[in-house]
Amino acid sequence: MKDIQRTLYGTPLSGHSHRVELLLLMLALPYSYIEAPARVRSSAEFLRINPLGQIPVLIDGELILCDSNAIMVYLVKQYAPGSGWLPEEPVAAAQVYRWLSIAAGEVRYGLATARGVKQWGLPGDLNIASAIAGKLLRFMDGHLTGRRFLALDQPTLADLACYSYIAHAPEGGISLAEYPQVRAWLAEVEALPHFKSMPGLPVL
Ligand SMILES: N[C@@H](CCC(=O)N[C@@H](CS)C(=O)NCC(=O)O)C(=O)O
Repeated sequence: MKDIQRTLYGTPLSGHSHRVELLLLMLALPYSYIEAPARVRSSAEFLRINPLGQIPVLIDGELILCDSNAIMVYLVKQYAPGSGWLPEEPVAAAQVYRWLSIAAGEVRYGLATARGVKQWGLPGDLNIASAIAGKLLRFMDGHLTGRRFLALDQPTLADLACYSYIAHAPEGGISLAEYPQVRAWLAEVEALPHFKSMPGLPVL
C-alpha cells in the first residue's frame, strides 16, 4: 500500500485523542502528531478543519476526519477490515456500536465531564456528572462479570472508546475501588500489544 501522510491533531490529556492514538498504535499505522490546545482549536485555521473546534481530527492523505469514534470506525474499515476490531456480523456490530454510543454519552457526560470540572474548571455540574458516572460504572461492573472485554470475547473498538476516561476516573473524583470487574477490564486493555498510557493528573 502506498505511504499515506497521516496527522492526528490532539492533546496528550484528551481521552478522545487517546483512544484514536491507541488504535493507530495497535494497527501499527504511522502518524505524526500536532498538539492542538484550546488556543489552537479556536483559531480560524483549525475551525476550517473542524468547525466544532474539537479534537481529535485525523488527516489521512486528502481526507479530513473529525470525531474520535468516527475516526476509529474509518481506520478499521479502511486499514484493518476483518481484524475483529469492528465486526461486520449484525449482532456483533450492534454490540460494539452500543458501547461507542455509551462512550459518547455516559462516558463523555459522566466521567469526562467530572474530570474536566475538577481538573480545569470546565463547565459542567459535578453532581450530575458523578451520578451519570456511578450509574454507568455499576452497570459495567455487572456486565463485565464473566467477560474480559465489553462487547465481544475479544478486544473491539468498544474497549478503546471507553477505556481512557474510565481509567482516569479518579482524576474527576470518581473512585473505581468499588468496581473490581471494571478494574480487571482496564488491566486487560492495558495488556494489549502496543498499549500506551495517557499521562496521569493529580487525584483531587
Ligand atoms: N464527539 C467528539 C468530542 C471531542 C471532544 O469533546 N473533544 C474535546 C477535547 S477532549 C474538545 O475538543 N473540546 C473543545 C470544545 O468542545 O470546544 C469526539 O468523540 O471526538
